[in-house]
Amino acid sequence: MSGLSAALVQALHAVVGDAGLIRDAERMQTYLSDWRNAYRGCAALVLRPASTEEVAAVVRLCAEAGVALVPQGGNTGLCGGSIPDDSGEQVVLSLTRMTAIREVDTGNETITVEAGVILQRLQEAAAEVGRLFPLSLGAEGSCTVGGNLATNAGGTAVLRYGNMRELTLGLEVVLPDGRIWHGLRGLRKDNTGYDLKQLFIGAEGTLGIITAAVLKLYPAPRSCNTAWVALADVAAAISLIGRMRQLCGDRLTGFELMSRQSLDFVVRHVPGCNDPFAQVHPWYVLIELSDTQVDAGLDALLESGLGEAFEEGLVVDAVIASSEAQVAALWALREGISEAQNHEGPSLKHDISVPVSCIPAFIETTDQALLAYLPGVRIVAYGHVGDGNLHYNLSKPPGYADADFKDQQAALMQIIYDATARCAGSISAEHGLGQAKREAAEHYKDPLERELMRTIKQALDPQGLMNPGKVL
Ligand code: FAD
Ligand code: 2HG
Ligand code: ZN
Repeated sequence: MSGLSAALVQALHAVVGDAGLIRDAERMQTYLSDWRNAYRGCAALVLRPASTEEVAAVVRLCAEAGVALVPQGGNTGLCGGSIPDDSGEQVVLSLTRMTAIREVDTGNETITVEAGVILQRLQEAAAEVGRLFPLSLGAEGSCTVGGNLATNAGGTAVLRYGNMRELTLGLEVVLPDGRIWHGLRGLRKDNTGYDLKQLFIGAEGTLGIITAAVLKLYPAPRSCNTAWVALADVAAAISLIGRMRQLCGDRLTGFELMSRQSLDFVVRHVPGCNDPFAQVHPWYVLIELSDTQVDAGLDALLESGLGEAFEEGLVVDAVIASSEAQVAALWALREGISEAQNHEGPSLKHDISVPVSCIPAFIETTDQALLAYLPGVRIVAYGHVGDGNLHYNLSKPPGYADADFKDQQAALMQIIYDATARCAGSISAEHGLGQAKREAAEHYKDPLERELMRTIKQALDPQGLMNPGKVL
């Protein structure tokens, strides 16, 4: 039962009504643990406001009562950012009832959507007017625009289109005191001072509640070619991406790296997924080219790029998809990795980034260090290699106890983060800090940058009620 005063609960209920307030312990459960069940918390209440005005009213009431809020979208985040602590005193503020597509402006090439819109619905709305909204990631069927913005989400098309920061023109935000910042501008140029929207993007709900956004639209591709390529080592992947960039320019829209271990897990656990090759290879890349022209000659480009690379021994084998079904089957191999790894017991996830040129040396030396520390640990390395962003994930050695693996996690994490720091990299390229990497950021992020972040937090949220215990 909630530890909030009866008067506050009554006032909150008056704002959001029966449909917007959950107190029943059973019904609250889905809001209290994440997709992997890696984080679990308690809450006094779950609130589900249906409009910006309702969000503003509940934030104001909670601010006056000194009650902390945990914003939540689709709850697909991988760092526990949307999960309350275990005090039972925090309130989860779910944006999932704010699902309006407020405006589509094809003249300005923008779409204005509310925070609870599911990413896939946004992609569909863009397609309905012959446009592309390019953010694409494995959780797109359940993650929300608010969560995408709050984590500055990336995904598989960042190489060509950038991440959420680059896709956003304006924001509407409810500030920690309940005031509404009406920043829903569709301007591509605005030099009137600080770019405030960028403060809230990637803030993981620690500075305010994002309620709506103006996002960029792009021309819809009318041709697309996809290849699955086997490689002898990671250095070949880096050479190949350089070559494909030179050859294809902006038509190179995806370039995803996967280790054999990643593919093994997918083939083992995801129904319908099969290895495209008869032989086993240590590394693979999934390449996608796209163009707004129907006859853009993408087949010829892909064939000539891969053909030359094959002649030079850079590429060991390759298959080019010849149907929509094959394209989907190849992407399923890539997108299935997260789910597949879940079947192998507790996983230690990373989303580090290093300069692209450092990736081969990073993987080689870090693999060695990890295997020396914990022989048999399974390294599930894959990711958005063109962005320098690796999911350098670990699964326990076969036969190892879950509890023993959890005991080793801090040491394993330190090996990876120290190696990342030696390459002048980042401990989080796309998933954010949440509660998972908050402490590590204290150690690995520049102290002056941390101090500036605290100054901003203090200025906007002096009571510390916006998602406490996350990021800072
Ligand atoms: P949630 O998980 O609900 O919340 C995430 C964070 O945002 C929390 O800190 C929360 O408090 C805050 N938040 C949510 N809504 C708001 C709001 N309206 N205002 C303020 N703060 C808010 N991420 C990538 O970047 N790239 C990927 O390729 C990728 N692939 C994934 C694949 C799978 C299978 C899964 C499970 C996750 C993946 N993710 C990826 C991580 C996750 O999907 C993204 O971070 C997503 O953007 C989170 O959206 P969400 O609505 O689920 O947010
Ligand atoms: C991806 O690129 C996501 O597939 C998820 O960022 C990564 O599950 C993960 O570790
Ligand atoms: Zn990713």
